[in-house]
Amino acid sequence: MRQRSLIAITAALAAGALTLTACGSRDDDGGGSDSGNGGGTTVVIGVDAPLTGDLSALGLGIKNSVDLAAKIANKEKTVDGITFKVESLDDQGQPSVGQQNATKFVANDDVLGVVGPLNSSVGESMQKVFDSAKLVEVSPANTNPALSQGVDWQTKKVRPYKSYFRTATTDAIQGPFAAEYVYNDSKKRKAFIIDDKKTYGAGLAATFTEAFKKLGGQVVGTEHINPDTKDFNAVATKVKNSGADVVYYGGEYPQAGPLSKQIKAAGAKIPLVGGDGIYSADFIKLAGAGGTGDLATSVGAPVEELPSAKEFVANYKAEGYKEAYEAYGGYSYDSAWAIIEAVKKVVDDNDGKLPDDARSKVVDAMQNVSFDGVTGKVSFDEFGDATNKQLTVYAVENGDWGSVKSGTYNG
Ligand code: ABU
Repeated sequence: MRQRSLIAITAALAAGALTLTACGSRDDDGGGSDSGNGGGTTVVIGVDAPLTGDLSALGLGIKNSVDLAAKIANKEKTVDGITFKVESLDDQGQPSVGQQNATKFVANDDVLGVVGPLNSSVGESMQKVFDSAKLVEVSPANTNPALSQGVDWQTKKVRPYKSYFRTATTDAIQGPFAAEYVYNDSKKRKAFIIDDKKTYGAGLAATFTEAFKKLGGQVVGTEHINPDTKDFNAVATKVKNSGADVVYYGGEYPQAGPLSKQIKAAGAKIPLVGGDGIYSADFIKLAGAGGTGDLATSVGAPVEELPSAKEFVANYKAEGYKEAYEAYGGYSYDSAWAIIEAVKKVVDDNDGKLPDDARSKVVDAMQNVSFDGVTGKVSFDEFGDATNKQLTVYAVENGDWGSVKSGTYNG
């Protein structure tokens, strides 16, 4: 493990938003809002995530976790002669803003990799910009399969962008994994399916539905909600009248919480089940007391229970970040570390210096990155997808998420 206690790192190295640095940045400051000084050449790791707005709980956990990885790499001088800086941009969960951010990262020659985004819909808007510039991106959270396997992934997988990687597994696995739990463990037979019409939500609801039906489950209703509203009373009444014994929701917690609350208020005392997009402490706050028994699947094993994550958890705490690392903290740390490992390979192969075509070499190096990370073994398959395909079911119990079952879906 490359993580070490950070207690000795001074307050002057505290995290923060970074400004764009000068091209090349040889022998420059090594300070600012970055992460200690690992050497004379500065390499920027970009972060794109929702840092404001109702998805910011997840976005800030991503940003802080990348910051932590850069601090550790600089402290340990993981790449001799290189200091990593983190520059974070807020995409507000909006594809158009994400695309603008991608253009900004591309324009800064010091950026050799970007961690993010959170949302699959935002990822779609950024991929081409990054790929045209041969700039690697590693998402800790995108789970829509099409991003790495192409829009026809169910019939013929074709990787659309060589520069796109992710440490989170995909909804091709998450939907069926949830369906198996709901059908086999929770013994639910009649599902009402709701989604938010977004890339992630609609895609996940579809993979759940297909698997649930294959298992013998019945879909007794489907609805699409508008993610810009919080009034779901009409849908809640339809759920109540459908006779469903479970609701599956494809979408994120800002809508899922109120939806759960309104479904229970309408008289349907049945669990709402969702994916990693609802696995946040904020879901529990929004759902209220009636949310007890609601379920979420999320990527990976519970970080708190992983021996490989012990140092990450301790270091994150020691660093004093105001916000929790949330669902993607471990994956964000590992995404940043994958970029650090790829940069190390490129530098080592070039007599200890960054080559002129460092970006394209980092893309090539990323394909073969392999290390023991916070979340387990980190490496990528031929599509740029994580080889770690583990998932966990969580249930709301006593006002918190508790892990219920970990595993994967093998078809
Ligand atoms: N994976 C859940 C939230 C992010 C996304 O894929 O849109």
